[in-house]
Amino acid sequence: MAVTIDLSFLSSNMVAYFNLWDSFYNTPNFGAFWNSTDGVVTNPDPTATYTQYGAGDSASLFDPGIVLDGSMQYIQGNLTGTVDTITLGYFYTESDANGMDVAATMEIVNDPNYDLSGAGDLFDFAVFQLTTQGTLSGFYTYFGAVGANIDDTSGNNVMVGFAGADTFIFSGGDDQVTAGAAGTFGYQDGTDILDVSGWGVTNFSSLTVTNGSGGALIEFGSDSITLDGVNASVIDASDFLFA
Ligand SMILES: [Ca+2]
Ligand SMILES: [Ca+2]
Repeated sequence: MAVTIDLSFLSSNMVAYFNLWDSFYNTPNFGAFWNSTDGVVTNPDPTATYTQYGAGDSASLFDPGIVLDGSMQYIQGNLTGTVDTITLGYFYTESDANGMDVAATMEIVNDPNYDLSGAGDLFDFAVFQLTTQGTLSGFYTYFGAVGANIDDTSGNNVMVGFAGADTFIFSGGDDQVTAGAAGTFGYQDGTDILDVSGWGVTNFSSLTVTNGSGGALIEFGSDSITLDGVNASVIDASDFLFA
């Protein structure tokens, strides 16, 4: 299993998006938990189960915020239970009646197989890094451990992977795979996969693979992928998922 990261128009350039998100996220921001019985709780009861965790700044329309949905407990820095989705966005709000909400710009379906029960696991570290340092870098480490499916938009995208096995999913446009901030990676030949089934391409011989300005350039009709820093000579059928 892996996490699945769905890009939107506002997160279509992942390098710029993550950098902006980190730059504008206010710290320290320890967030709050929520369930329908207790409302918004900033000092969570270790025996209670919460269906949301959220953090952000309600005071500013464009401030970044994060909402986790699932069935969570929080005991001395250890978040346990399950997290189904991780939503990043702006215009964060929280209320006793309705819980947390954010205008989503990146929706992440969590890996259901990652065990959150351990104290100080990678997910705990990701939340700690976020709340104390205001950076998503701990999430990059977590995504690297579980692997990520990165689902593009139909327009042009700048996509990043992580340390583990990633699948980049292409639906159209001129897309680029590159490394951004520390903990993000470009295309790792032999580890990552390019899913071009959305292009309707069925075999390797239908693709044109050359060396472009930044790295390997893969073209099919009006769509393309540039793999920064990758030589075209290492790209073969084993790099792809076809329709
Ligand atoms: Ca990778
Ligand atoms: Ca695209």
